[in-house]
Amino acid sequence: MTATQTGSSNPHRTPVPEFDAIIIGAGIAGLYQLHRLRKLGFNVRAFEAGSGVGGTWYWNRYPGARFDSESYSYAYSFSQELLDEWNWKEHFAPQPETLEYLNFVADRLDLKRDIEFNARIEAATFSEADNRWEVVTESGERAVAQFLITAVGVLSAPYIPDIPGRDTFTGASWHTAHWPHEPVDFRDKRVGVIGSGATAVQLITEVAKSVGHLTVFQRTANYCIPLNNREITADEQANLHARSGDIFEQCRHSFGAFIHDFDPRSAFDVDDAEREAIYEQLYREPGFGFWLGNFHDIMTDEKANATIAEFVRRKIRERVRDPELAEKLTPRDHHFGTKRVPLESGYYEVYNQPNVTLVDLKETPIECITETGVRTSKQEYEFDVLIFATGFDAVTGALTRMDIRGEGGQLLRDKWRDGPLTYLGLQIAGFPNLFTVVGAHNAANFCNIPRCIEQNVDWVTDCIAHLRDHKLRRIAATESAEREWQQHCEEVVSGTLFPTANSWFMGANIPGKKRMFLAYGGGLPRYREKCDDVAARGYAGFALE
Ligand code: NA7
Repeated sequence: MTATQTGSSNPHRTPVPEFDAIIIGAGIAGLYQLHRLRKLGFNVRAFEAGSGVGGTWYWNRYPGARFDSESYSYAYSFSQELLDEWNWKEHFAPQPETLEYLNFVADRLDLKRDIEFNARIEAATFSEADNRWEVVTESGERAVAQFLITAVGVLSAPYIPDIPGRDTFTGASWHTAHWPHEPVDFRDKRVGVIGSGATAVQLITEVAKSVGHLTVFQRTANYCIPLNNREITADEQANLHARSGDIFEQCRHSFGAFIHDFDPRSAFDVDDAEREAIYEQLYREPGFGFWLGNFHDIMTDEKANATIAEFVRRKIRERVRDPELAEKLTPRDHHFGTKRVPLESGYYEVYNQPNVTLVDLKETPIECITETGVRTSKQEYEFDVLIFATGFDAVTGALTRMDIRGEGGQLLRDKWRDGPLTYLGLQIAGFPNLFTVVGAHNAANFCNIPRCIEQNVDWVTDCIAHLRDHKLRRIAATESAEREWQQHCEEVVSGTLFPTANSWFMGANIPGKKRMFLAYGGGLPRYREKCDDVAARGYAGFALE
């Protein structure tokens, strides 16, 4: 590969810097991709929209933001040195600690010198003449490279619904992913939160501790379960360090790369009393065990699912004092686990506070946002602060919001009008030399994400190294491989209950977005096997030139 050089693809323009590879994003994926390629001697530049590293953990600074994965299962696993040096303070680390960790990694590996910050990529165009990509930032800066790797995250394109009057509110207002960098004081403030997903559940619980009055606008009640977080003791710390290899090995073989994995038994292999005891125990344990460590058929069989759904409903009734309010907070329109299960730390008890109001939008929908607040079909609510916890154009949004043009000038967002098409979730036919780490129909979208990121990045890095070693300039997914992958992804998810819910997994949270399961529903071990098999067969399904 070429060393750093400055060239120009057009003699009338200022010289455009050339790289072997350009990475978009300096979150968990972008940082690791930069490290891996640089280690192999490639000349790489990463472009990052934020002013610092961290991606999701840079942007989502709202109070209460924290891991739902066990901290020690979330860290990078590739470097024993990094593992030895870092001590997580809590079993589920809060956002500031995670951001600190990612800065620690970036500094230890000296990554920041190859990252351009405050540089949002607006467009990327493939040149068929020389098999290179040219990217352009919002401020008009350009760069070219043989390989373009998007590491733009799953939940990085914030979505604010198009509610009439949306921009007229004169108080303070943000989407949770655009939280201010300075602390926000909620004392004596009237605060409105729209949304009741995983983000809102964390945020509401924290804001309720100090707020003047909090009003929550809920469209869909969720099945929230306890996170059961606590500090890591000194003894646990030593033990976690000693066991880190085992922890990562456990994640490697579990469906979602968590330390939890489905119980091979059916919910009906045990009698009612034993099932109840198992649910009780899982409800008291930390993390996603209640969802992802439960009977395997809760995600495939409606009757099995009903047993767990009813258990959670009962817990809600036990925790919320006012029965009418409890009923509003009780999900009845989707199966347990088919929408992302929010993990909570006292969420339901918030509604026992006199200064918290729940507005059920199924009964009284929002009509508009006004200068002073929110008007529903029943009444107007006035706020000092209005927060949109309304989610993201997940998985595809960050890519389709850019002008990515492949062969023949085809725009990616046009190609994906009827839903994303990819090969392994890592490449797209018609877009040679473009790798989409954590792309659509990739196991990474339903995963303890750093575990899948490491798999994705390792695969992409090996592939690029293979191309270099064989003096190949171009790799392109074939359309037939893409079609087969699409069919496989559909088959895998069709045996589950996921397609029945209006979730972001299904693209169903964005009006007009094609309804389709956006992740790979076969789990990480199966996904890894598929990717490894493709590589072992000389990158079968790809055209190499
Ligand atoms: P989610 O899970 O997509 O939640 C968004 C919330 O916003 C959800 O309660 C939505 O209700 C609500 N929403 C969206 N549009 C509207 C409108 N128009 N009116 C009222 N309410 C609305 O996003 P999160 O940020 O909470 O979580 C995303 C992921 O981040 C999460 O899965 C974790 O992986 C971390 P709905 O349920 O659609 O009725």
